[in-house]
Amino acid sequence: MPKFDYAPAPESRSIVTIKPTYGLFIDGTFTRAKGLFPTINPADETTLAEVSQAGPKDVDKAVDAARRAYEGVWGRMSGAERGKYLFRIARLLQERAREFAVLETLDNGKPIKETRDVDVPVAAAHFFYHAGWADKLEYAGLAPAGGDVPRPHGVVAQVIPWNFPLLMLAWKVAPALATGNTVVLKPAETTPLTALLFAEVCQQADLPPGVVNILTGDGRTGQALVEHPGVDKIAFTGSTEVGRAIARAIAGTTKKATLELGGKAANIIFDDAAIDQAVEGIVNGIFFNQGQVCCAGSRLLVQEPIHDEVVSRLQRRLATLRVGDPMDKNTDLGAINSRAQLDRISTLVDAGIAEGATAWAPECTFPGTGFWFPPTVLTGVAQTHRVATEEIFGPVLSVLTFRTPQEAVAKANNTPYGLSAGVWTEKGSRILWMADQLRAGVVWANTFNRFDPTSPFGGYKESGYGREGGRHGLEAYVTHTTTGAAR
Ligand code: TAP
Repeated sequence: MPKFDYAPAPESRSIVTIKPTYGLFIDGTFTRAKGLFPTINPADETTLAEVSQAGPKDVDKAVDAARRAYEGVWGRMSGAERGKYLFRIARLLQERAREFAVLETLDNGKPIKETRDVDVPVAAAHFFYHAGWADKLEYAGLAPAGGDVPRPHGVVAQVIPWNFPLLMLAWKVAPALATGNTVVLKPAETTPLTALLFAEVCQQADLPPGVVNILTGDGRTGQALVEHPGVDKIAFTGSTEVGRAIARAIAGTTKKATLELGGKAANIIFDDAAIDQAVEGIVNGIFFNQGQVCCAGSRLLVQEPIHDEVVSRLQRRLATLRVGDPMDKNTDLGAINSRAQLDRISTLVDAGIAEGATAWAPECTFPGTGFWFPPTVLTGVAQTHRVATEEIFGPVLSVLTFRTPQEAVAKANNTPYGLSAGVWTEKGSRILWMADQLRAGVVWANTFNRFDPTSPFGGYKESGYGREGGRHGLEAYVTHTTTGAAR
């Protein structure tokens, strides 16, 4: 494949200041841990910063700080006052949006167009939305029998993945604070920098010390955190494998957990659909964020008579996608987040080809360094193929066909996951029937990958349990007894 030298846009470094080393954010201040690990730019493999590796003692300190804040100032604060902090954080995220967008793109590899237009504004929107709930919780219909106001759990451990680092943080921290909990959050090992910038925002907002604590580290830090006896509730987003390990670890304890896990969404196109619109939806569904999205439309189910036409229009559209420098605002597809993820994508695509699928990708030129994978379409995929059953978490679309709506439903539901699905048809009655039949937490109709803080998100089956967003998302952060800490 032809190669070119990658040079991030020069102004990017002046928009955000990246420190050479970062400490852990505990009790309102940054503290250096004993060990450090590098976080790199996946587009060129250069080290962006050295970040602290939190050990068990750091976990103790962070949980203790969160407990003190919960039993102290935060626990005594009214919802209206808590709401003001959330509003302040939301405004600061907006004010510092360019810094957050650049930092996220450098640390994650996703296009600046996406961090600028999706990750950062939607993260701010989550804080605005939950700020509004903080003083209205008694109207959320969540109070336990005999009580008037829903009560928080206490100290919440939150562990998040690398695909939407700031947005996942916002999905977790905003409802936890709105409902009166305090937080210890662990970002993913490969994308810690926007969480640490968020810690600065907490300081800037004068959030009382200990209300939000950020522990950087790897899976061991996450494990020590979720297993800590001082934690009352766990909110996890990540792989089904780690979700299972967490469920096992807390079995027999009183800890509550919400698990947002993997997906293998079907994007279903009927022969009466507006095909050009559907092709745009397919492209957005699987190539947004390089396909590293739990709800990505990674299985295209296309009705037999329009298969050839859809595939050929899709190929024409993919040839126009701009793949490369994530810092270029015209880029559509950036870098894959890590070498490990790139290897996983390559292994699964090779397995698909070995099992009989045909791979197609437009010609792409990639830099000599960094982690890259072209937008790829696999046709001739059978339901038993690994690429039809396993989550690839990359820019790879597996195409299958169906004849009847019943067959589409059977194929779409034939997965251990149940997170999302898309339906493309002009018939309103069919949309309603499909939405009823599909075993997916979110069903998009004639659109895909739409997110809004008011709308609950979450899965069935191995996609986890609990919902995030909307009134439903608050439910996970309040107890159903009247004995939770009163405020
Ligand atoms: P994981 O390997 O599961 O990692 C998620 C987080 O858990 C990371 O912070 C990770 O730390 C930490 N972790 C690892 N082992 C742990 C343990 N034993 N106990 C506690 N925490 C532990 O997933 P990933 O590779 O970051 O993300 C990709 C997966 O997440 C995909 O399967 C994707 O579908 C899923 N995902 C789901 C959703 C929703 S909303 N359902 C959203 C995004 C992603 P390290 O980073 O250091 O490993």
